[in-house]
Amino acid sequence: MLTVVKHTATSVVTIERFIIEEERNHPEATGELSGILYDLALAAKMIANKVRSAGLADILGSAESENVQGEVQQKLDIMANEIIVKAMDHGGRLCAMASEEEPGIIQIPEHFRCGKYCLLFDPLDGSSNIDVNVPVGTIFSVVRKITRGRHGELEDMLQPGRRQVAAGYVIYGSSTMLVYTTGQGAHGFTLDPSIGEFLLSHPNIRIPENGRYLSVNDSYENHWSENARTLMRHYKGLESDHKALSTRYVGSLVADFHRNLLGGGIFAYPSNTKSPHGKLRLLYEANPLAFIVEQAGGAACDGTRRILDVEPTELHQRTPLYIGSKNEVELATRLLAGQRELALA
Ligand code: P6P
Repeated sequence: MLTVVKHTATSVVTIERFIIEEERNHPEATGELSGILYDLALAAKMIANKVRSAGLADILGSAESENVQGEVQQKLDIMANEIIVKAMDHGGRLCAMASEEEPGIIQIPEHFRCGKYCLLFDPLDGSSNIDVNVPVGTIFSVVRKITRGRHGELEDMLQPGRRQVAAGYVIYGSSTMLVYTTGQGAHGFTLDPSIGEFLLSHPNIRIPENGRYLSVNDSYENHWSENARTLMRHYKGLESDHKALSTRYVGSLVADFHRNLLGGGIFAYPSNTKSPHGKLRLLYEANPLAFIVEQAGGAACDGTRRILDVEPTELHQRTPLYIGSKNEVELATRLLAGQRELALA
């Protein structure tokens, strides 16, 4: 009989201990996936440290074009990318990586052992917001290698989101939080900077079925389809007896998603005439967040299909994205299919 330890938010549980206890629910587990999650938590702490000092560096750096440590200041998202690659490339659990910051897949150096997983990530999403102190985030997705041979290949990366074995994000906000799932619920950990540990703060996150917030960039309204415009009017309570949602749009995906995950809401980035395939990336933005939101009782679609069922064809392919509270995503699916009468049901 597997003992499933149920933690409450008052338990002092580090992410490492939580990962080990989750691993115990899988007797066949080798510990490789747990190792990946440990290493990602370490990378998150290192990035958090850089993000926290970036503003200070910018202030000092703008005077002498150097940061506070006297180093030539790199672009923060390139720095975050380097931190993740260097933290993950030698653990022997990965056979390849893919990053928003790099055009092709990132191979594991020959002198390191290869493993059976692939890591896909956006090292620092929303980094343009750094200099105005808006929260930014790291997003990651883990899939199993499906090709033969030692090294990972593009085919290993181009798997539908339902094949993910783990996914998560880190939000560098008023506090640094790491939220992840391995298919056993979605769980949040808050970094205690005084001890440098991620502590369990949000066990078994559940997203409300109905939204409270609407996150959408209205400036593209004239470039949306008519169905998308109708959908947004519904969300705003202008088209039916749908409760008017409060508009909250930070312009940083992880910040908007995280608020809606905890409070209930819908993040919508429709395709538009400027971005006919949408703006957000399928493999390392939409897929991981879709895995998390479904584990929390929510949903995610591209307007017609469940995000996790989209069959990828390109590493950096984009997708329209409607993600959050289950009933709001279902309304999007109905209205974007032109089923206005059903939407009023
Ligand atoms: P727009 C940030 O650049 C980003 O990739 C996401 O974090 C964010 O949700 C989106 O783009 C914002 O896009 O077109 O509204 O500025």
